[in-house]
Amino acid sequence: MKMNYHPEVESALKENKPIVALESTLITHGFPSPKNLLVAKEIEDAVRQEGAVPATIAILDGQITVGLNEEELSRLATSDARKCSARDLPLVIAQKGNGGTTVAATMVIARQAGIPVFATGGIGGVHRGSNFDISADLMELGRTPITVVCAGMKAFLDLPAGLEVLETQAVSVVGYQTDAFPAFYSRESGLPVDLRVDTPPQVANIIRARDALQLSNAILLTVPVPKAKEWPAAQAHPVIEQALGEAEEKGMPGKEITPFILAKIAELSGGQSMGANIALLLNNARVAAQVAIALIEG
Ligand code: PSU
Ligand code: MN
Repeated sequence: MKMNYHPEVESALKENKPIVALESTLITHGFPSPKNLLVAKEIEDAVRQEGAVPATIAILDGQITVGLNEEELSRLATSDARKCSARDLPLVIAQKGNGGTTVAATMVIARQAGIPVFATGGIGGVHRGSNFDISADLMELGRTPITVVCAGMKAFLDLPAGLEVLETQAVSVVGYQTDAFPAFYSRESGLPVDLRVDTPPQVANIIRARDALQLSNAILLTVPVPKAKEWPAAQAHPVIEQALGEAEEKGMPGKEITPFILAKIAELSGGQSMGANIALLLNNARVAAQVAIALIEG
């Protein structure tokens, strides 16, 4: 597939320099404007500060774009873009439209672009009480061999069910400096990870072993939100319950549920959820950059 590369990303690929892929649904559907643009730039800066090149991935006028310049980033942040999971990619490309790519879609593109490390906030999962609302992120993690750095699954999901699906999909779930699977806004979910690691070279060794085995699964590196910005589970719980209740009353269609609940929680929490969300995104970007560097340094 033809892709448009930012010149900085193109030369980093040629020169085998560390790159971190970044998703764009959080720009188009995760944060309101103008906050979304500011957050997107802060994430890119966090990657740069660690010494890696950020490659934000999106669809612009039907073109897969790997690494957005200033103008493209602000166009995406203000456009009426489609939320693109993997199944939406051919649709938005054929229509020459704009799309913010979810974890699933970003994984597909990052892999084709040859970028092995990808940072996001929280992956999609299994929605609570809903029979078949399982994010395509989980299926893509089972068939796309890259490394996704995240703060676990969003806390309003059914986390035990999500972990079961990841097990079925043969996804290696690794805790970065933690034994507990993180719950997005808060550091612990009460559920375990498969393995704890404490340094980027340890992560790089896992990636190399996966590649040597020619396994097709992703490695999910889960990083807890920094302590100072954690939104403790006890406080988050009632807010999440209320947001879920309102979503149910409205009878949201599938892909609109996650953006609706994220926005509702942000509104009800008086900024606390947003503070945690931004802090974990920046932290994940930094860890992803360190892993990308360790992978090259071998
Ligand atoms: N993390 C955030 N904000 C977001 C998302 C993740 O902090 O908006 C997005 C990701 O792009 C993820 C998507 O892939 O939500 C999951 O949507 P769904 O549950 O509809 O699969
Ligand atoms: Mn869904």
